[in-house]
Amino acid sequence: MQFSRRSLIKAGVAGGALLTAASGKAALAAQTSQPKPEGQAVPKPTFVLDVAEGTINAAGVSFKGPLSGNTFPGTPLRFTEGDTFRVLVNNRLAEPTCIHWHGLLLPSLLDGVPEIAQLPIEPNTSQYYEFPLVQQGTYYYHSHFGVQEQYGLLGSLIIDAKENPYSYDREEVVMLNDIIAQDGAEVIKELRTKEMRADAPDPYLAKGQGRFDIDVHYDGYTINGKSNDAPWTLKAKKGERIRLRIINGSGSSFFRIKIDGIPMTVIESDGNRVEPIEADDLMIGTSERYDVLIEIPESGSFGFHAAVLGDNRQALGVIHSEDVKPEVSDAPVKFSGNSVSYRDLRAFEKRPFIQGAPRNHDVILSGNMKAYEWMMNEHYWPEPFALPGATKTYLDVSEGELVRLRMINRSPMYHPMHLHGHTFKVMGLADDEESAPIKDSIWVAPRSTVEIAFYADNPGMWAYHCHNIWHLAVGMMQPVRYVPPSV
Ligand SMILES: [Cu+2]
Repeated sequence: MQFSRRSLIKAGVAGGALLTAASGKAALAAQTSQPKPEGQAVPKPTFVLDVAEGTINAAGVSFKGPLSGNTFPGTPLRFTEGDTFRVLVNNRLAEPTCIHWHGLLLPSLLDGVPEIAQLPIEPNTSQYYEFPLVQQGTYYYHSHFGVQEQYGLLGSLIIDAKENPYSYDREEVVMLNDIIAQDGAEVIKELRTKEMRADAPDPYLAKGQGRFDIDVHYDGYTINGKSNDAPWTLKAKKGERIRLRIINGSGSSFFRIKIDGIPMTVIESDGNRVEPIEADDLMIGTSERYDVLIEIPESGSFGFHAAVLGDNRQALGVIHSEDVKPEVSDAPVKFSGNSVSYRDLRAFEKRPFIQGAPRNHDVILSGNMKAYEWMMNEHYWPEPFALPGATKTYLDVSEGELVRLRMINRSPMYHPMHLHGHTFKVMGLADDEESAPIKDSIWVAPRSTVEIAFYADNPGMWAYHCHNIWHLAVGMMQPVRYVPPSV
């Protein structure tokens, strides 16, 4: 078994040479102007995402946001492993957008990050995305342009497995979001003039985790677009086994999730199977996904609590049997029992590393809460803004290398770090490297270090950044760039 899926990606991509070239503009132009051979049907998109301004009404506020399909969360995307991803994005906004397919292994130029992986989609223009799907699991899409994602431009992206090793009766997507009506530019201005900081230990953190500093005070939180005034409900049958695909689509909130009276079996993290873990609650950082199995034990109404770290509020939902009215208490959640931590995660399939030339990078995560500046290796993205003396604009790697990134968090905040275009092993959790869990997003706690390793098999330029949207907006990104191997 291979650690990566290099062969699959390469085999399926038409015009691979084009897509590995770093000349974005020219390559994109060439790609879109290719005439189709006569008699060959032009493939139709499986989904069309119409992006236009719409209204979000939730958490007691109402505001305009860039929505896909005029819903929040946006048009859900669903495929089967092995399908070709064919999506047309129509930008009907008055500003550019750019849509990123979070967690997918795809050609770099279709990754949807402006200035790194593609050109922004200008107002009243369209972009067609087509690539082979080599994964299964729970993903999502979101805008990578400015802070559009925080204001509603995101949706679920599910890839059903060809062969499913789990048995369940049905499944549901559970998308968590945070809501803020205040304009994004205003929020950043305030962040730069006020120091926001939790001053007490966080009751929703596990023992020994200290406190959780937050950036902004949100108006509220939603589950599948529903806030606590009219919570998300799921009607079920007694004895029914349900797979929940939990997606943290927040701008910057971390949640600790618990269902009253129903334990969860964690089966996947970020679309990658893990050895099943029995749990009473789990913590999910921004942009992470967890798939869990639950069973409705008896007639009743079972509260779904997504407690917000650092805020002491929660997003509420209800799972109830058909014969019982949905009811949920908003009293503070008490956590006891088994809480899933990264230390519990083990890959479902043991996979050795592909041996490659070693390449190691230290990645310093730092910032200044007061000035509200966030950096990776003392760089602010975009590239020209670096601290004097900083030398690494990019993290250079070459195809065929086994890359280790050691993220050293020197700041007092949690950073949910995400690498595009690859999956990585999280090191130091399992006794053997073969069992190291595979993810694409991982949080790094204050003043701690997390090491990830990946096989460099997808040439291009890749965003690598903090997924806290406010940290990203002020520069917390350092792209991974493929360079030719030195001779
Ligand atoms: Cu951050």
